Amino acid sequence: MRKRALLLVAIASGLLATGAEAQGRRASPPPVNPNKGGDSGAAQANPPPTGAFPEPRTVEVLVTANGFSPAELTFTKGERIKLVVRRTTEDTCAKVLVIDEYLVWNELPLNLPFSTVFTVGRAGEFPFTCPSGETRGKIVVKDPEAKPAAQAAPSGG
Ligand SMILES: [Cu+2]
Repeated sequence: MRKRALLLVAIASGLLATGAEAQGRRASPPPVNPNKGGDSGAAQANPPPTGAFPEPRTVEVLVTANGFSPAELTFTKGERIKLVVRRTTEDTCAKVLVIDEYLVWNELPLNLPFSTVFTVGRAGEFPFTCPSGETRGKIVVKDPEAKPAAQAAPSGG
């Protein structure tokens, strides 16, 4: 129950941008006025449309007998990511990928890559696991605009 509430909060607060959303934006071209006359000098002042998401960065993860490889991924807040996960062994319990932060719960067929594209919504550390949680990795999201943490003053002396 608590998990479901968290998911609803994530959706409601717009932390997730889906591929469908991106396509929806692309599907609506900017309006064109064929009768645009020459009597307005400001006619060209409109900025170009900015709705399209940039090309994602592809990040690949393998599931091996030793677990996820790499087991730690570093993303930047606001970055567009295409995550590709491929299971290479039967000798693992990680036949399903769980990433709560991105609402992912997906089968990993042997050697058939699963991929998902998303925009990294917030900084922090987020696990990706098998359903039981024993095979684990983590996503570390940096926020380039965050103020650096206060340096611990050298103690002693
Ligand atoms: Cu497991």
